[in-house]
Amino acid sequence: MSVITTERHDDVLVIISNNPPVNALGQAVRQGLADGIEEALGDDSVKAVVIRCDGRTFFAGADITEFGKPPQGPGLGDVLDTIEASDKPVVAAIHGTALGGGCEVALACHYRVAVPSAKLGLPEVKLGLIPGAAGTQRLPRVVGAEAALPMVVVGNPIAASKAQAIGLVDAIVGEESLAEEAVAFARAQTDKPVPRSSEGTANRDGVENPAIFDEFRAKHGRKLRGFDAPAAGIEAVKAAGEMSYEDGVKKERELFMGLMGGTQSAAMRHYFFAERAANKIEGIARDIELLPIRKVGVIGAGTMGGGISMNFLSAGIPVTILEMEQEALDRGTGVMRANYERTAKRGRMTAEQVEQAMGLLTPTLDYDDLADCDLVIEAVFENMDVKKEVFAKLDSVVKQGALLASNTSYLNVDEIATATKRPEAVLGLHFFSPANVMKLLEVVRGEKTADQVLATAMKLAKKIGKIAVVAGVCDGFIGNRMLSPRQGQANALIMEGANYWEVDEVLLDFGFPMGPFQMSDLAGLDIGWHRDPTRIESIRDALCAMDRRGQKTGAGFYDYDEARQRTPSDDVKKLIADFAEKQGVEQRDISKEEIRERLLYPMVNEGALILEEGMAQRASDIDVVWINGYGWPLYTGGPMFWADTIGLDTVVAGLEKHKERLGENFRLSQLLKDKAEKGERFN
Ligand code: T1G
Repeated sequence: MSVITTERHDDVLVIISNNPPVNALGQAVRQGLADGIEEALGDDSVKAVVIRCDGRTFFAGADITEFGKPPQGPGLGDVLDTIEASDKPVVAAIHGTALGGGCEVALACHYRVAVPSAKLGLPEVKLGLIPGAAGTQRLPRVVGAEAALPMVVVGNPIAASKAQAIGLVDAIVGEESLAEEAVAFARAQTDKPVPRSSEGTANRDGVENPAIFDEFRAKHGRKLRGFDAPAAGIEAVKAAGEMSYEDGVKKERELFMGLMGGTQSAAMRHYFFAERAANKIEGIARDIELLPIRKVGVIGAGTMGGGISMNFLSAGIPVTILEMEQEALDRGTGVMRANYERTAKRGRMTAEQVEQAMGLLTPTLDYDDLADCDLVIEAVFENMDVKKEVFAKLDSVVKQGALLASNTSYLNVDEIATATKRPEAVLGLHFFSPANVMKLLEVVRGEKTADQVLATAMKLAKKIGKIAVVAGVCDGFIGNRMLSPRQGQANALIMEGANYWEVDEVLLDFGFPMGPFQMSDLAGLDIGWHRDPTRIESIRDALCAMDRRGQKTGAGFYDYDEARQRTPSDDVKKLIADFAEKQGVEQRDISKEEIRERLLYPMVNEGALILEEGMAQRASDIDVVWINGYGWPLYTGGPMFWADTIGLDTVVAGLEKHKERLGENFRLSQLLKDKAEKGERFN
């Protein structure tokens, strides 16, 4: 079955793509479009053309799987030029998501009609690219530079109604009558001169008011820090106002090829597929029957329990939340309502939606109210005895067939399961704080967790908007297990004389949102502190004893001004030196290069050990965890892809060089060593 077919509707030729799952513009589709347009232009009885797609969406972009391979003609840009050059009106009939090259196809058409639920966008920047088929030149000529900038540089799609408001869509048609209304629309244009996007003049706004580019940079600078593509996107949109269309297309091509050849785009394309691969559980059929989740129970109405509950309430799933005391229960539900109301204040929810969500919440002090839940998640104190007590209680109260999950961040899920008579129903659901905001969810597969239970949890995660990764039962699962060696090295480095602010700077420069000592000050240095100022067993004890407990006391590792701007403290530098001397640790100057190697290489090694032990299904899952849970910079692809990029032999050599300082528990991964020796990659 050809991916492109044509249909005659009297004097209108309809070109239809059927290339599941998302009508990606692979070679056969491009060729089919070119053939379809040729057929239309070569037949005098054809007066107008419609281009539409079967399946769930209009073209969702170039076929990303073709990237990095030798290009196959016809090029999308050439096909689009042929479409635009037609003297017969060509109408794009849009449903689903017209993205990337798909939006560029629509722009090359003379008109665009869309159903109300359709979205249009140029998300190439999320792949470390910019549009490569004249999108950066046609779009500003149709909607203006100011409206084009966010679409090209931030890359979020816009709704059909917004697209119509800015002139990108000409008509909104019935949700169920796109095909016929598009034909009628096309027929109604036959006796008019065709409007060509490349001849549009809306881009004049960027010439008359060039300040819009700097204003845009200023507004979005922080979020786009470290990424190459956004700057290229701004340059391309600017060129649309300053250059001829032909020269602008050349400029776009030059910028596009520069990005395509760079490491950032390879990393971000890797991540695109990695995020989707994480959903797949090796060895479990994708069509396994899932358990129904109609009602969720959450135990604990603290920060985690409340945040976890909000995920389900926001997805329309009723939650029964249990606490031991009425006061704690009221406080917890009050915090949830306050969180929703804050979101509504920012315009991201309506007041009705707040009431709808809170209306699905049933607070209780009685375990028996959890009996008919399909899933119960405990988010109680991180203590094994407490967890076991809770699970024993759940085992006696909750109906058979329910999932019993722990939100533990490091306790042994298999041991928790022994407190029940149904270990096959037990798993870990490790949410990251704040649980209603952070996308990452580590789904911890116990030794006895049933396939159906695991698959149900993974599907449910997607429904509540989480990015779920399957983790095995080990200390810290995937994320925290790799955080541990980095934290250990950070502490060792400052004892050995590294400036703690330089440790933070190395990670900030690498692209992390924050370094370990900034994080400690933010969280509070007195978490878990024994509160005895005379007992100084660590640098944190010493700081707490000096009442330097972090941002909340105006000083921790750093001094903070009223705006919470941080300044390194000589007193703290001296405090660390004195403490090191007492511990008999000799201090020395330590370079930022050594700091970076000792912070990051042991993480890669730990990731390799996780793979060796089967605690993660694949290396790319580890990348997904660290990008979504800990702010590893997306434009490097995650720890394992980054290691591939710099070379596993470089990582091994670095670990060998520092091995005396990596701590007595350090163990070089055999998998990492073998791959390095064979010149292989993780991904
Ligand atoms: N190419 C190849 N495969 C794609 C694809 C694409 N563009 N988009 C999706 N897939 C696969 C995906 O890997 C998954 O496969 C399946 O389709 C379903 O996707 C020239 C250069 C459209 C919003 O960036 O945003 O055009 O896992 O699970 O959640 O200027 O897919 O089933 O085997 O994501 O319903 C620009 C990327 C490309 C859009 C649907 N376009 N796709 O989301 O399903 S560059 C994009 C998406 C470009 C031009 C430039 C989403 C979606 P599998 P899914 P979904």
